[in-house]
Amino acid sequence: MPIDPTLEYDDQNIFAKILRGEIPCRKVFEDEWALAFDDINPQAPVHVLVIPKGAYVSWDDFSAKASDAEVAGFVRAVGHVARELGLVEPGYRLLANIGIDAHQEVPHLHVHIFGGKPLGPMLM
Ligand code: IU
Repeated sequence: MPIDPTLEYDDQNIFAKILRGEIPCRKVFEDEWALAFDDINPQAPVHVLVIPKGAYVSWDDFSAKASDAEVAGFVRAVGHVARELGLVEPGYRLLANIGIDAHQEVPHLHVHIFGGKPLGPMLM
């Protein structure tokens, strides 16, 4: 079910549990600001999710409320992961779903990194 983006942060969401180490993940990268792990249902040869350490429901919540240090740390972490995965050449795609119309399913901000094959044009 997609989430209502106006909801308060739910610290029982699955990515909060992954951040606390209560549920395992296939970790790709972690620093002070972000955790990156393989998507459990990959849609491309490389499909990694990058999440901020802070409690933010969505990109909207994060971009409005996070500190400059959190925003910089998170954005740099996404770029670092893509570089470390060797995706810069020939390229990759970033995606963040926000709210009901975008079918965001997990109410903790996550940026998808897709790569490892020609991804084709964005259709929507
Ligand atoms: P969305 O942007 O909220 O629609 O994407 C949620 C993603 O989280 C989706 O690609 C799932 O496969 C992925 N995911 C996961 O990697 N591990 C989980 O335990 C759950 C969802 I639940």
